[in-house]
Amino acid sequence: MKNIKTNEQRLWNSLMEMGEIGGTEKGGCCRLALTDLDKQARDLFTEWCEAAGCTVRVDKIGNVFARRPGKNNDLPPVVMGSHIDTQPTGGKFDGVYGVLSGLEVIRTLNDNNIETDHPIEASIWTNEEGSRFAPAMVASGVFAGVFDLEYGLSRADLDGKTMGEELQRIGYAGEHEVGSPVKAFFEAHIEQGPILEEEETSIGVVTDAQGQRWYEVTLTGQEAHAGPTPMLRRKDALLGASKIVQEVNNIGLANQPNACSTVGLLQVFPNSRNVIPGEVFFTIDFRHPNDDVLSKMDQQLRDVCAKIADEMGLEMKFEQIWYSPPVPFNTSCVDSVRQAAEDAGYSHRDIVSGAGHDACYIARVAPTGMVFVPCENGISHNEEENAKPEDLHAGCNVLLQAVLNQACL
Ligand code: HGY
Ligand code: MN
Ligand code: MN
Ligand code: MN
Repeated sequence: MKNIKTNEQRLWNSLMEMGEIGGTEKGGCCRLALTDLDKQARDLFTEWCEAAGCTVRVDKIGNVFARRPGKNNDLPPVVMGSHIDTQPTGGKFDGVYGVLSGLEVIRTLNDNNIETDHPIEASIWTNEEGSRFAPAMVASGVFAGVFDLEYGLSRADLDGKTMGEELQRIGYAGEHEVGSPVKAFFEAHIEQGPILEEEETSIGVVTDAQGQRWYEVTLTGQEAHAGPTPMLRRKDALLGASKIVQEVNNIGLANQPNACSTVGLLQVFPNSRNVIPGEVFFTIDFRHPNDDVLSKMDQQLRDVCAKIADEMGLEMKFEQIWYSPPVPFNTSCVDSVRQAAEDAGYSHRDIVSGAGHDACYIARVAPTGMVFVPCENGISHNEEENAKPEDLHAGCNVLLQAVLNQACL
């Protein structure tokens, strides 16, 4: 079965058709978690999977599983998957590639009348991005027992709408319990960084994913008139936030190589030209592959935030809302991916994932591996995100063989 290949054109067509749901003028995709567009994409995936002979089930946090039966359906499934929710200025490949390459594997098994011992499943994990509802990967986290179901369903967006309410509204509040035995899990994903493309390497054999810490900070000063208020008598919350933003960047730079630090969301109140900002809410995203360094960065952040707030007489609410430690993936799954790339003659290299993925949480409850493929200029979370059909095809072929390696006794 090593010579079986998936269908490059069919995979590309499915990506392009799915990419039209929330498609943007610049060629990207804006399909936030649990919006009507997410529902449309889920419906399309379900339709495609049922047409491929799968039975589809939805769990209580909206995760979707399309099952292709095996010879022995009492055996736990080998599951492939990722997410279909995007960033506001997302692309057509982040997440979706992992979902639709799972479908393409199933379609290819059908084309070749291959019967696996274990059942096979293609899956969608709800709200992986953590853009509309924080934290990221929350539904795979509930599946892995990191968060309880109530916590997951209570996650609210900036308008106060909860995941539970939105799942009901779009008809994806499933009745299946969250969490079930999985023989192995594989996620195919674009690298979202520049390494594979720069090294002209087709396949990334993902050995680990770096750790993350997410924070929310509210600084409160005093609204006042921008004209008559003397400079030294101000309690300017935005000035305080800007000093912290600079320090967040300094902490990232001070912990090279590998550290990443980002302030991505910032809200100013009252956000008026001639009012000194009285309150600022912002988020901080820290990443590092080494947990001790991530803890050190955490302490540096806490110290510098307290110092700035104190010096400026600002009130500060500082909360770490999420911590996801670095993840080593399962060696037998990693070996399956590496061997599949080797057998297919694809150039490949081991790589650590800079991004978080649902695989990071599923790795806690099942042997898990990831397959990376290059993306253009290493750009992602950007409407210009792009990937080559031949690279996507190579990754899907590796996924097929890695899955067969685990699904056939
Ligand atoms: O933030 C991440 O790493 C992922 O895209 N959710
Ligand atoms: Mn992703
Ligand atoms: Mn992403
Ligand atoms: Mn992901």
